[in-house]
Amino acid sequence: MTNGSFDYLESNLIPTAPEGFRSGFVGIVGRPNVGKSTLMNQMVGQKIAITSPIAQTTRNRLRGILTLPEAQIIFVDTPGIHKPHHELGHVLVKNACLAIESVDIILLVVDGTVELGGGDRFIAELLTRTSVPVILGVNKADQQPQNSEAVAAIDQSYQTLASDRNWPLVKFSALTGSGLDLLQPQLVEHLDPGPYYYPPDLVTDQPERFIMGELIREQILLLTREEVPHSVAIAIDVVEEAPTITRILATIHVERDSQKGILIGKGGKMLKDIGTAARQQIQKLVMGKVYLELFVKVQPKWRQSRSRLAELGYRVEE
Ligand SMILES: Nc1nc2c(ncn2[C@@H]2O[C@H](COP(=O)(O)OP(=O)(O)OP(=O)(O)O)[C@@H](O)[C@H]2O)c(=O)[nH]1
Ligand SMILES: [Mg+2]
Repeated sequence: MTNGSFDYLESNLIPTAPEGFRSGFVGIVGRPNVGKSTLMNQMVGQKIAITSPIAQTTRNRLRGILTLPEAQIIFVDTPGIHKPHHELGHVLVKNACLAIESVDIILLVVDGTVELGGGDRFIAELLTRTSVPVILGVNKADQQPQNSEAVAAIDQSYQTLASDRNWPLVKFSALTGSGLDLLQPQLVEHLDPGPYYYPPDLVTDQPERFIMGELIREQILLLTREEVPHSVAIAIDVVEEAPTITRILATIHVERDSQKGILIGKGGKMLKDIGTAARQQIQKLVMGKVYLELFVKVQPKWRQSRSRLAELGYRVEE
């Protein structure tokens, strides 16, 4: 069931690119919560990365593939770049920075509802040290303030950032999709001629199991508060596909007994709510009925321990 191995690359599902076909990798980078994952999902037309109003939602580099008649654009969604407070944070930021070095175009996403800030400047500074072309994407255009003076000040702050560095600027809303029709040709234009890297109908390189775990984590981000969302890691223990139903057993790892208590909730209500909502999302993913059973396990300080992080799927990706 998993497509995690790269066996399909050796199969003959990948057509030969026609004359003039362009392809390459676009790294989506920026501060936490600016809408990078929302943008990737919108560009590929499918939810492959989870999103939430809580900063530091994305933990892994994920690829989203958009195949057009004239080009194949592979988006690389990255964790938001921030000041790390624990080993997990260090791994996330390290991976985002590695992505910067390994792509053909960088799309620096900023939040158009507020003016340019220190966090954006820090990333812009990192980017001026690379030779990879950068496009500045001003997101959340749909949510800019009503006051036109405020909008002018915000827009000006990003225009200055872009023009000082000769970066093209595109303004859009990843949520509604408006303005993205201008972004796509900009990206294609910056790509070099190249092959199909993936079969044209593939939208992500992630195994289905990984996305299942993420869909469970997304519900925890949406339904619980404070330190709980950041303290969980999901392990998918069993996936059994029967003709009429997919049976999934998963364990939610937390750091403390108190977090376990919150996740289970009064009479098990919270865990039930998380399970119900996650099951509905996973049903869309597998396009069929799902039975989902969740367990909660305390793994003290997993976010501080390199070996625990690796076991739970978080390691520096060379
Ligand atoms: N109004 C509005 N909200 C948006 C837009 N794009 C994203 N959001 C919201 O902003 C929040 C963060 O979106 P994400 O896509 O998870 O942000 P991210 O940059 O991937 O965040 P991290 O993974 O934490 O770095 C979510 O609540 C999104 O719904 C947009 O264009 N307009
Ligand atoms: Mg994200």
